[in-house]
Amino acid sequence: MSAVWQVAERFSPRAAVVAIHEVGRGNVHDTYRVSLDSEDPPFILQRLNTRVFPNAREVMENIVLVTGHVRRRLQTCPLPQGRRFEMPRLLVTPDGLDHWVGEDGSFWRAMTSIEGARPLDAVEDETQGEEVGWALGLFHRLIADIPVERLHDTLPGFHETPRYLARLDNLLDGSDSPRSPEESRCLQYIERWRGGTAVLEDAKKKGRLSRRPIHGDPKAANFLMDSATRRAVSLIDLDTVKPGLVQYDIGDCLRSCCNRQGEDPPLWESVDFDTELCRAVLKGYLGEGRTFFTAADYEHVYDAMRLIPYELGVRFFSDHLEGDVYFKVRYPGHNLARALVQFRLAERVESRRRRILMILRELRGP
Ligand code: GN1
Ligand code: MG
Repeated sequence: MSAVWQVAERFSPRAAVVAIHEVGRGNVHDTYRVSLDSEDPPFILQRLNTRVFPNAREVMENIVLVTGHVRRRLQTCPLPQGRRFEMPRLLVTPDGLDHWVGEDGSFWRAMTSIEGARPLDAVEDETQGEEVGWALGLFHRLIADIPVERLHDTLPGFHETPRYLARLDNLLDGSDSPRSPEESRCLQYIERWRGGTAVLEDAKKKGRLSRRPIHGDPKAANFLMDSATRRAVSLIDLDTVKPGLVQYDIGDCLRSCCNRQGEDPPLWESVDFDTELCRAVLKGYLGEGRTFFTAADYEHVYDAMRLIPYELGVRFFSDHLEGDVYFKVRYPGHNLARALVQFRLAERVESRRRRILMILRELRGP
């Protein structure tokens, strides 16, 4: 019996495990779908990457806090008829723990899957884009009243672009190893925008933008869509929920949803940013976000849209230089290829700046 199987059984003391399939294309954890010989639907089992999240217990505490909070908020203030929004529930072992630490130190947790729903591979049309935006806006609205001090900062510096640059500079410092044409291209991109990378952090320091509870990783694949109604019904992957700027989330969601070719296209040069999908996502988001958005919040949305793909490019490129120690890779050079895609996307966002600002003005209204 495999180690994964043994762990799965700990989270299912009543029903026997009949099948386990690795699922998802997460770049950090290992994820499995576990089927049982009972009426119960399959559940999700994950081995956390403790190199990325050394404080895995704090990650779990954040998840307990946020999922419980969202459920309570939805109970006291239900969604309009025909709408559902659900958070996964953590499963417990017979000892009543929501995780299991193996003898080798591996950290496991399990949770329910959301019935009748599937992760979004890619945003196909504007209706889906609006749904995704709605779900992110709703999530932000529902967790907005959690005091940030109650959330652990499980990834200090996450989405603070200047920190990633400083780290990269450290890696490059004194290194005169020859660069491939792709690496040189990345370095050109990095230098091109170096000047404007502190824009969100500066606004935070000046008190123009304030820290709020955020999701941290709202890429398309983390939204679950109801298979029958095609409506968004959940936002999963809550490991990065922590204090941050909502702009990080909006920028991250848009960089993922508006790049129709995804993070691994055959040709990085052909990546583009779809402004009509962008309009749809922002429209959905602001339907909810309007209630808490300030003037400064609107003013920094575009900055985040250009910054977050650039930042992810810097993160992939740094990991490439470090020997692929953070993101899982499927082939040598994968992180370098991923970096070029994100830099190209940042370039496309920049080239569409006027259109994006016009969309923001229209959606903001008078
Ligand atoms: C990682 O593991 P996954 O795919 O949910 C990363 C995100 C990146 C994303 C890019 C904790 O998320 O920040 O945007 O890859 N998560 C972490 O696909 O670093
Ligand atoms: Mg994630």
